[in-house]
Amino acid sequence: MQAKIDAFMEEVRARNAHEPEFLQAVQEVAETVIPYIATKEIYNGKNILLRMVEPERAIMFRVPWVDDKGEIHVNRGYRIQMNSAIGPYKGGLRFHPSVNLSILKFLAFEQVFKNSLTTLPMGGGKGGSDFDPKGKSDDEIMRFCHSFMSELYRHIGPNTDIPAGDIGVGGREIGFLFGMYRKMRNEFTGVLTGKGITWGGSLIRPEATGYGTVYFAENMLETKGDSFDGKVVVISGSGNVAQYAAEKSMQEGAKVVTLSDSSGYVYDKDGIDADKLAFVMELKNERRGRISEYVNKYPSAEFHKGKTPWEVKCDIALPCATQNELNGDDAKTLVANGCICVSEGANMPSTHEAIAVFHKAKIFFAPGKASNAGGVATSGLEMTQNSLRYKWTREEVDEKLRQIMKEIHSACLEYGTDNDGYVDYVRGANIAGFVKVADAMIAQGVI
Ligand code: NDP
Ligand code: 2IT
Repeated sequence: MQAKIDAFMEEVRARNAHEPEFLQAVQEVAETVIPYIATKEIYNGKNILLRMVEPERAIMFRVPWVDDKGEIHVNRGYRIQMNSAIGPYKGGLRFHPSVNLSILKFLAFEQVFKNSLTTLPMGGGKGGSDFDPKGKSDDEIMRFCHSFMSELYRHIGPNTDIPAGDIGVGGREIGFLFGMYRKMRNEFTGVLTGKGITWGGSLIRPEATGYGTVYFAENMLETKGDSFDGKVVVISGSGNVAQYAAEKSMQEGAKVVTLSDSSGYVYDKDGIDADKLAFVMELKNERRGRISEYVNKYPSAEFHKGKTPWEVKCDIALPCATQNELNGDDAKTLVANGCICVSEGANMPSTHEAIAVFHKAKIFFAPGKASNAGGVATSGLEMTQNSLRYKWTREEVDEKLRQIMKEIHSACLEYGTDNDGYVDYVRGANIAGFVKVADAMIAQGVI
């Protein structure tokens, strides 16, 4: 079996040699899905996985824009349309200086499995730009978003490809992007998700990724009769996903003791309560400041410059910042300190080595494509409401989100339960996500 996996990876590596993040994401899927494919006659000779690692289409374009001083800048825009076998391409846009083809292909590849797991009819895609929103004025952000959409609009549509937010793209950016799309097409459709509430957005969409990450962790803990009540939670990031993962953890009775950004982490031994979180939201979302400012406001907290929060003793860890932010040594520290549950809010935050440590220690570990799927699932619910020209209440959307996270958890149990009862949620999520897409691809022939 290992020889088969190695041969497959050799072929993928030869074609994508300079894309380490993409190869990392493919390797994880290959290791779990190829052994499964070998047991199923229907997949025999179909080369399904090899077809799935090649994007249906990859678009790259120039994004010129003018800053407040009148200087002209050029960034690179992308949209990876990975797989549309079970629905239109769906996935976020990331604006971050690190964005390149490898990062967007890994995200688009993971999105295919994630969207399949949501139970909703959505294919997978991802896009973005190497534009750095940090330190830019609202006007500069607007001009950049307008320029970006003045090219992207011809490649997307409510039945073709529906982008949303990701790192560096939130409600403000979605507004500017939507405005330009509406103008270029002269139509008002649900072409983007994460829209404002008064113009087609869904209640709970901003909260959904963070809430869903906590709901998934609760589903895992419930299998052993456990819950968030009284637990100490360590969270990385302080953006959209981290903020709402923190809010829900608190609501469920846990004590959240860390948040972070790319400069370091804050440790608040007394716990981050609702008032402190409101301060963080205002700091990050309105003033666009740094998390280190937390300790100026709350001097009993500590700021650890240049560090990640995994050295802090906790019961539950929720990585909610970025890829490969939690390595093998971090995982060992978490386990040694008694951590029993890791639920990924970010995409691929744990390295291969870290996942191996969690599995060896037999603690609960949920990969992002399962545990952070609540965001895109609620985007799917936004698309449904747009199509119906209707609006559900907060309670209705939250209930649907909870139900979807439960179904994803059950799908992981179905394909991921080992003989000794331990659940390998990586294998479970990969196979459950794969089956639906693979079966659709077989039904539709060699396309
Ligand atoms: P935001 O832009 O709102 O926040 C990102 C946070 O992560 C910030 O605190 C940022 O710090 C930190 N961060 C970003 N890059 C790095 C880095 N290289 N090293 C350390 N910290 C970093 O993004 P989101 O909260 O939306 O996204 C966070 C993660 O969740 C991403 O992996 C994203 O793909 C994933 N995700 C998001 C979904 C959504 O609905 N938004 C859905 C599913 C997954 P700083 O300000 O210093 O850059
Ligand atoms: O990684 C993700 O799932 C997202 N950034 C959300 C995608 C979406 O279409 O809502």
